[in-house]
Amino acid sequence: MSSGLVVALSGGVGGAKLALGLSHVVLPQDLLIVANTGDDFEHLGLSISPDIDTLTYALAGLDNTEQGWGRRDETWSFMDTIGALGGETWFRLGDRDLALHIERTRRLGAGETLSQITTDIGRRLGVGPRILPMSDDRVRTRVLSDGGWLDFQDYFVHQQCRPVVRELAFTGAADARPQPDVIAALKGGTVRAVVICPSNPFISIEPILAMPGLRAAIAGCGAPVVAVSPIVGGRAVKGPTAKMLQELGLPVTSAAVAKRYGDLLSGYVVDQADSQGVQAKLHVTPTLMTTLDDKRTLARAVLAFADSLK
Ligand code: FO1
Repeated sequence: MSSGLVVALSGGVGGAKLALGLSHVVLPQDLLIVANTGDDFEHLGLSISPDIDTLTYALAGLDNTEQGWGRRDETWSFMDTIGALGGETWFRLGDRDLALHIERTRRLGAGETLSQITTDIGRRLGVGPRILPMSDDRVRTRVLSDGGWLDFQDYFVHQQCRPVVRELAFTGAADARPQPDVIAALKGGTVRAVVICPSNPFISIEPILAMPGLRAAIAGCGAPVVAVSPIVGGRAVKGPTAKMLQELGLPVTSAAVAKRYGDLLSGYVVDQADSQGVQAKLHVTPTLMTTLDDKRTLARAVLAFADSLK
């Protein structure tokens, strides 16, 4: 069993699944999960961090596994009442989930950093591994469609990914300071592997890599960087990955995703050998994660593959 720190980059539902799997195969102190914050936005006066919350709920065992986001055991009185009062209901906030957004908003207003809040909430909900935002500075993913630039959640939820994606922008990424503990961990010389989870490369992973210091720290951490393809047999497991690839003029293949990560990758984990032309070393294994056992099995396979690349 190799020791050392596993650093996982995650966004969205697919990322949280593998992050959960990893949390079952390495000790909590040996797993650091870097959450995308490009999806964050202000809504109903609240600061909302969907990818942080999806990870927190998944690792706390509080997630709504069918939906992929939000909490299980949820009630919807707040949403029902906001609707009755003529408020916005397109972004659904359950009553228990709402408490997290209200408390995070209060603490941000009191001057705490997103990292401090995320760490404390994770501890209170019993999450073992560290979940940290990619930055405490503001980075926002925006989508250029035929009607102009859209904020991410407007594209993703309000308009249900219908607009055609012509271009993506990660506003603030060039100036945002990568989360300092993440940089310190990557430079600490104790990294076993960097795992790029099977998230949407464009909206979940590239915002993280768009911060110059962070991409360089990953490339220079001295450990294998292994990505898991979010494409299985020419289809995305969930969400708009395949649609975005097509709209951006790219083939809907694992190889197209690997090419987005370029020379950062030491290895690439794919479900089927549909990745001709990928520079990184390939590892073919089932990547669909339905059960907790699937998540654990894939996590073990990814780490064993990374260890073999040392
Ligand atoms: N996704 C939806 O498709 N519809 C929603 O109403 C919705 C609400 C929501 C509330 C809190 C939260 O943390 C996530 C939520 N999501 C919703 C998912 C979210 O838009 C996506 O998970 C990410 O932004 C994409 O990775």
